[in-house]
Amino acid sequence: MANRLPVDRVVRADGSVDWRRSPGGLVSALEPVMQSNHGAWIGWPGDTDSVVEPFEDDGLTLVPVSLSQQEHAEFYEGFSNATLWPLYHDLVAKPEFHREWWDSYVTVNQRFAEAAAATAAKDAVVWVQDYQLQLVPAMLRELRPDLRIGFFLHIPFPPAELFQQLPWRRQILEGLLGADLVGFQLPGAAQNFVRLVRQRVGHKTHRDTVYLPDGRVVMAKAFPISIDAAGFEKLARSEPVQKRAAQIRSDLGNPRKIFLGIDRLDYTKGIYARLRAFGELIADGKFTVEDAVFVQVATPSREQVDQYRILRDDIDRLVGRINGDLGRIGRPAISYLHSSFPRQEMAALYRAADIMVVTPFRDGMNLVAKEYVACRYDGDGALVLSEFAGAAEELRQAYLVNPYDINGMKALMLEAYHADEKDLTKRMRAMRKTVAENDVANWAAAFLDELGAGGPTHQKVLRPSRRI
Ligand code: GDG
Repeated sequence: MANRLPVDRVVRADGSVDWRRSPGGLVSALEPVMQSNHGAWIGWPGDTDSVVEPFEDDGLTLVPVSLSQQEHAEFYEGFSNATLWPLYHDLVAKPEFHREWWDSYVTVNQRFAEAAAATAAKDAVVWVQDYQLQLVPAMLRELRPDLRIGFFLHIPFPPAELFQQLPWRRQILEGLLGADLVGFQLPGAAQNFVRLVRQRVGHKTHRDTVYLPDGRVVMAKAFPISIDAAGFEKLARSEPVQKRAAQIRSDLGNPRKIFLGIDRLDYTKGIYARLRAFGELIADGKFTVEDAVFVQVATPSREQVDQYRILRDDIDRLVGRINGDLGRIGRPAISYLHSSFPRQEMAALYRAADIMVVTPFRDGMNLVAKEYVACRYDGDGALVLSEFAGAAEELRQAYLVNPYDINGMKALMLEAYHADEKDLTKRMRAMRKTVAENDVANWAAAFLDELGAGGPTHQKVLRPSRRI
């Protein structure tokens, strides 16, 4: 179960409706296991007008959950993206608390739970994804106590000091506790959760285990997500991608170094700060617009949410100012693209870039950093990575930066610019090993093993030996 179905609805010229698979790491990781288990994917089909019946698509049963326009505004744009998103990302923006948004979150979560209850076979495994559906585990358990329920949070789980602000904090914790296994990106997030459960709900806990009064046991653990590393490398090695990468470099005027940022246009991603740092490096005379260019792809995202519109305007203005002040004819300092591209073009950009700059203020994991590493099969290229991205716990050989420290970021971007090849290769090889050994298929298998392997022990009444 996920907020979105892995398909987009396309209306053909003759008015008939078709579904196009939207590719993503999650779908490709889960597809084999779902196909071999007659799996169903439950999610919102992406438009608010239609009620669609379950249908088959390429061996998967897709079960649409419909949302009205008002629910889309209140449950999705409101509570999910203007309350939970900023609250869970260290208050990078101010979360808004509205009671009608919460009511809508409850209603929609209940609808998802009912859809799952009606779809799942007896004793089936249900895996609920992400922050939009945190109430589903408990709602579903109420309807179908026979199921094994897993939950995975793709974004950070905040420390108690921040989570505490949420007027509905207890309901969210109890919602998650409906699962047998609650997965997070990092161990620190799992610890935040367990601590909150102890403090706010009053259950006994020991390390990664919560003991409920009825004898049920809930595990909270880290499962750092990853990418289809081999798939990305294969794409990067393909001839069309190599040709396209060369074309991109030449279209940019063959500068010595190409810096690259690829993000959803989101205030957590630190796009503004990194572009400012780059502009200052040119203004300081560290390099010229002939030496280096910054390509920033900002994929349109959540455009109806106020904070996202404000951010877009801020970045438009900053790019305009930097290019106006520092660019020359045919040589902008920043090549800014507010659009989304096919996967092949993304791979070509990763291949063309010398320095990948990933500087979120807070990020659950950040797959872009791992995708860049997977595409650098020659062992070259530099990764500048925020300490506050989950990926920084694994990619220790990146140039790690604090995105709040503009001077620090400038210094490391410059170091990456001047780095010698040997040093870059040493770093990249180590990172490539990490990404290759922990791909998204391992991630899914590790979670499902943990969820399934528990078997009867999860039903046993276990008592903690020590309260922590
Ligand atoms: C959330 C968490 C966590 C981007 N633009 C285009 C495009 N993308 C693809 C990237 C990458 C994905 O979207 C973005 O993933 P990230 O991990 O970077 O960030 P979020 O969207 O915020 O994802 C994050 C993730 O969930 C998984 O758990 O890592 O921390 O916030 O795969 O390549 N893909 C295409 N065209 C684009 O223009 N084809």
